[in-house]
Amino acid sequence: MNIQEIFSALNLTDNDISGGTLDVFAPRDGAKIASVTMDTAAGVDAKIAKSTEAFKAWRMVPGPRRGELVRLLGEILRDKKEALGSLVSLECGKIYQEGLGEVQEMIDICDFAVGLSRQLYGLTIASERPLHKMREYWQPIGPVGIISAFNFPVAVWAWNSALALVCGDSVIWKPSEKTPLTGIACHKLLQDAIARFGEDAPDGLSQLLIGERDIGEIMVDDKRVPVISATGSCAMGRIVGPKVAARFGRSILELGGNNALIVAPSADLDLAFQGILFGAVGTCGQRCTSTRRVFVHDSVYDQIVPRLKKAYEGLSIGDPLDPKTLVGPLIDQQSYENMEAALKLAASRGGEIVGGGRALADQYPNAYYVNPAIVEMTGADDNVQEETFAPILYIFKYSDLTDAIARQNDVPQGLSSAIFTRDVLEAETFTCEAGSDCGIANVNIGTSGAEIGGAFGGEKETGGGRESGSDSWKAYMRRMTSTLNYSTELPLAQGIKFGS
Ligand code: UN1
Repeated sequence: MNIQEIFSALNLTDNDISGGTLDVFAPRDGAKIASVTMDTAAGVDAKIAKSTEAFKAWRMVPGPRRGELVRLLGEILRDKKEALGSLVSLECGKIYQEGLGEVQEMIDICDFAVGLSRQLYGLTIASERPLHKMREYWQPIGPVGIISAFNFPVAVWAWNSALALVCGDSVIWKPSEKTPLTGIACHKLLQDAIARFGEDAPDGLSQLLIGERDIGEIMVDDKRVPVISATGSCAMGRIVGPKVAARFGRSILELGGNNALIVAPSADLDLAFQGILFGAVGTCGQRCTSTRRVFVHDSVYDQIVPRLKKAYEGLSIGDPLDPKTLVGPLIDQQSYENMEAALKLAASRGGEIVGGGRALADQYPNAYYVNPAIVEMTGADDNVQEETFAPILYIFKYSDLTDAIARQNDVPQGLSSAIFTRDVLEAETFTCEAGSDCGIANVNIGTSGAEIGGAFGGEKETGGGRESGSDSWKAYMRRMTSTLNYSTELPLAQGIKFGS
């Protein structure tokens, strides 16, 4: 599909893509593909007011009926998968296959949310008083604010919106200023679903905020938005978290990772090789779950590391829309500079570097293709604390599993982790109380590419939030405990006698 075909399939009109002041560049060649209109502070205020009104009506629509709206969205996404996948690839630079995968992730969460719409289960609890019942209800909570990052410009919105909508909440979305077009496109697809759904979907159920950080901050500070779900860097979370807490709001934070993978002596090295390669260079190292560090046991180091280095030399780097490409560009110049700075630092600490540096600069002077880098850290530092959002893989040696797990855990972030082993004792140790301290701990698969059915998120500076599957939906609702007395007495709890 060419750009015009993509835009027209997604119903992006001239009005959507031109005349504004926020320029959008395609990472594949640096060409400007749109200038979109940004929201103003007054506009944001009005949108939050609309969302608040929409919430009041939407919460009264029965859950299974709310599920029907998300079912329609899933149906539309199936229909638009190629077009939206292409736009994702065009606007954020990930390869087309991964663009399609991202849209599939949206479809999957829609399916999950439709089922959930009939399963927003509460509890009945035994009361200590005679002829009393205790119940726990889950109620809609209010407008949910979503802040998403450039690297998963559509899936993260879908995880949050699909759940919030079936939970009875309205949604307000501030996509990354680097990827507003996919934001506009998804918002329109949801508007289509709302139009098909019929009258009981209130006007203004979904709101889109286009702009830079200041626009997001207005929402973050606004008491009318009880839940803020923010995905991005730890630096962003350090600002958002305290702001939301200061007004007693709830935040769901999904922040940086510094994900490690352990290759144990008994590992299936073919699997480990594939898992590391996809985790480290897939999405050009720009997933929060990308593999950043590998701890390889001494005994297998020489069987896997030279193979990885060789594979790095033969990677097909290029246009993300070309089906042969495995590694697309970085999002922008700043990312490239961050990668260079991290490699310089690693070299100064004694790391041995293979790869790195710009690629295809002659062909694409305004795009930032890079050669993914491997940094062997033997004889250098025994760990790396910072996340660099680029394809840099630090490789360390270990001899004792307890030490490898300790080093894996000894970083500020706690998102994803993995071990490759065929030894059941090692596998179980990795996922035990004293094992990985991350929100995700995989065995014999890599650190990235989680399915939507599980809760997604991590500990420590990753922010502690959980999105997507399992019971993550509870964060999008308020819990109500209700005790009901069907006796003719008023006994007090704890046996207290008050008065006669
Ligand atoms: C992200 O990078 O913010 O597990 C999300 C994965 C994807 C989601 C990544 N399903 O890699």
